[in-house]
Order: sequence, then C-alpha cells, then structure tokens
Amino acid sequence: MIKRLVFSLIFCGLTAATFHSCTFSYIKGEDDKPNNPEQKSISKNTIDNSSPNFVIIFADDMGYGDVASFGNPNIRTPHLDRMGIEGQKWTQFYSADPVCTPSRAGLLTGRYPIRNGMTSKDRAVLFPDSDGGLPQSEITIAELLKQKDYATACIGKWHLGHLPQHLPTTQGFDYYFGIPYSNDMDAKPGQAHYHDDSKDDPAFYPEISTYHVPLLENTTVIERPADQTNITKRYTEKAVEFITQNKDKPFFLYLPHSMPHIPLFAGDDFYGKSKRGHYGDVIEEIDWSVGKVMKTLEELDIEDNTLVIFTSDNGPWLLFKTHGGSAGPLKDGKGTHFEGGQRVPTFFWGPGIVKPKVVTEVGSTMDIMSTIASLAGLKIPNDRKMDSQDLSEVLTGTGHSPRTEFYYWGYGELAGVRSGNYKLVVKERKPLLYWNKVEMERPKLFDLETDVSEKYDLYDLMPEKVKELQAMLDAHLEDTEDSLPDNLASRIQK
Ligand SMILES: [Ca+2]
Repeated sequence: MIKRLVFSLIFCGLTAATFHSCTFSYIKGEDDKPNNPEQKSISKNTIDNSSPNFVIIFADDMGYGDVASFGNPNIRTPHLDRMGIEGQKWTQFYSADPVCTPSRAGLLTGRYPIRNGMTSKDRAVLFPDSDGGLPQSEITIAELLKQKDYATACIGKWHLGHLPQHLPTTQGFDYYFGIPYSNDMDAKPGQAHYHDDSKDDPAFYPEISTYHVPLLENTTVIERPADQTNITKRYTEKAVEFITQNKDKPFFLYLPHSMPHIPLFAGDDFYGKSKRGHYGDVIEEIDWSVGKVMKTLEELDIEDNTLVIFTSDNGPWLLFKTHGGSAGPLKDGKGTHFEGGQRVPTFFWGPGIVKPKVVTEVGSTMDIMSTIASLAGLKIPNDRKMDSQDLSEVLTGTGHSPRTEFYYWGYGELAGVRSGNYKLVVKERKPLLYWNKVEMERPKLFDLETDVSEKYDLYDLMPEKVKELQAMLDAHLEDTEDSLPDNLASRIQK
C-alpha cells in the first residue's frame, strides 16, 4: 500500500540583517525510489549566512565513564575534554534507546523508535539478513536541512537498513561512506573472535578477515572485508575532505564511528599506546579524530559558524569485559534500562554558538533535531508525533532545557520513565546478557539526584510518586498505540 505523508513547513532566516520566509510542501512515500535526490528536493533556496554548519559525531557503545573529563583515570581524551571546556559538557544526556539501531532511528528522526517501528520484541537491531530499515515516510535531520540546501554526508556506521532502498542516500544524505551495520556482523565461523572466549583475554586482537563486513561508498561495496585497522582514520579523512569541499556553503556531517563496538581495531599510531588496553587505544583514536574535525574547522575559519556535537548511541557493552567500556558511576550498561544503558557522555562545541558551561539539565539525542532546526531557522515536522525538544537556549546560555521527562524503551517495550529526579523502572534486563529479562516482583523507584548509581529502591517509601510515574507510563503507552508496524523483525526471503 502506498502511503503518502505531506509535511508542510515554514522557515525563516534568522539573521538580524535579513529576514525571509517561504512555505513549501514535502512529500515522502513508501514507494520513493533511492538515489534520486531530485525526488526529495523541495525548493532551491539562496543560502544565507545564518545557516550554521552541523557536525554530529556518534560513538558506538562508548560508556559514560570512558572520557577523562567524565572521570576516566587512564584514557587520554584531550580533544573531547577541550569540547567540554570551550563548549558544554552535558552530564544527563540520554540516547533514545540502549541498543544500536533504535538509538540511531531516534537521533535522526527526533522520535522514540517505537513510533517509527524501529524497536522490536523479536529482534533488538537490524542484521545482515534483515530486509527492513528506517521507513521512507520518516523525516531525518538530513532531509530537514535539505530544505535549506545543506550539503549532507553520512560517514561511518549506518545501521538503519543495508539494502539499497534503505541506505543513507535514500534518507537525505548526498554522500555515504562506511560500514552499513555493526562491525562484528558477518563473523566467519571457526575463527577466534570476541563472541567465543576471546573476551576473557585482555590481549586478544582480532583478524580483519574474521569479520566479513562490507565498506560502501554511496551504494557500492568498495571493499570486503573492510580493513578495520584503519577505518577510524579513513572515516576521519573522508570527514575532513567533506568539510573542506563544503566550507563555503552550509553542511551537515553525520559521523557515526563503527567503534568502540567490538571488534576493536586501532591504527598504527594508537595500537598499544593506551594504559587502558585495546579499548583505550580505540577511544584515544576517536578522540584524535574529534581533534582533526575541530582543527579542520579552525583552519578553514568556519568554527564560529559550526556546531559540533559528540555523543554515543548507548552505554558500554559489559559482556566483553576489558574489551568493553565503562559506565563510570552508573549502573549496568548497553541493553539495560538502568542509567548505564542510555546516559551517554555528551559535548556541544561551537565557539560562535555555545556558551561554555557544564550542563546538568536533562537532554536526549532525540532533541538534536529540534535544536538544529531552531539554529537553522527551520521547523520540525508537524504532521506526526515528535519527541524532540529544542535545547538551543541552553546552548546559547539564554534559557533552560524544556525536557522534564524521558521514557526508557527497549525491545519494543516501555521499560521506565524519568520525571524530574525520579525514575520508575518496570522492566529489568540481565546486566551482561541483556537480551534476557529479569523477573521483577514489582517496579523500582530511584532518585537520580541523590542516587545516580540506582542503588537505593524507594518503591516502598514513596507510593504516591510510584503512582504518579505509573500513570505517566500508561499515558505514554496510549500515546504510542498509533506507531508504525515493526520494521526490524522481517528477514530477506531466501
Ligand atoms: Ca551501539
């Protein structure tokens, strides 16, 4: 069935010197063909100087405790730390979901992944045998910015559908370079790899041939298996190239690194250099990459008109022991509904935009769409339910975060809610084997201000608060009843 959605938008140029507005319609359909930018092109607008550039650097499985300025004693992250000193470090920033695919859907669409069918009771994420992807009816940040003719690129891990009809080039990105799903997929049987016992060996270093993952440029496989020993370096080189090529016009660079998701590979300049083992080597290389992006912007003299955001798609993958990261003071990690699963290290840097501050207010990756829209003088979609809130006043030092609540989703189920400082958890997962549920006798209530590690259950002490949060969960569930069908579960027909 062909489904068409009409998305009407009004946008305004925001500079004091110039003001203009125009109205147009944006039509997306399930039958949109890939690789046809004209089909999604809305209008040709004159670029004005009020269109800042945006760079989102998205780490994979990097924990809250893996950055020096978030308390890591061993991993050196001078460039991330600099982002926090010259810009903003956010201590209560949440990814949209505790695992890869749904988290990316939430970031790029500004909606809880349940709404676009990108979280599933049957399969946690997309796999190489999946035939689904982010629905074409969804509007991504890249598509939003296309209204102002931004140049757009996705460089890195996509994981929102690897078939041609789901690749970044169908979702508003002019250019794609990267591994389309997790870097541990397509593992060859019979070779030593992390999912066997190698995680128990801190010195284990994988072979690239074990992981038969493809490297794509746009829609073409250019290498298989991808040489992951230099993948962070190559992503960085492509990012620098894209920024340099587009220095004279507005651009949006989405740079989702494949690592520190296992298998861990570090380039020659980083291998064996960190005190924290292979995992530390990988983080230090990602930090170097962040520095290269910042330096490039400065050399091109466009740093004052650019916002750089760094965050992670979910917490650390604790199953892999020393090959996984740390959630610092937070409980558990990737895949779970405790803070370690979704509270992620986050920085906003942009000398001409961001007022330096440590921000302890709440934000989410889903808010990035509204924030970018606000800074670019655009409106987010108004023809569907959105979960994105505008953080731009916090960034510019003129106001507070509008986000007062956050819902914890996972595996197609609503697992908890945070309202103010209180959090009610109604679904629990095993800390290491997170695909297994823990049977709960009753929900758990925590005060995240006085107990960030979620050690002290207040359920019996605060029945009224439990009731209030349970009512929020019920209302939110009702609000998501009209969500799109499951887009993760289906598999390629053989
Ligand atoms: Ca991940």
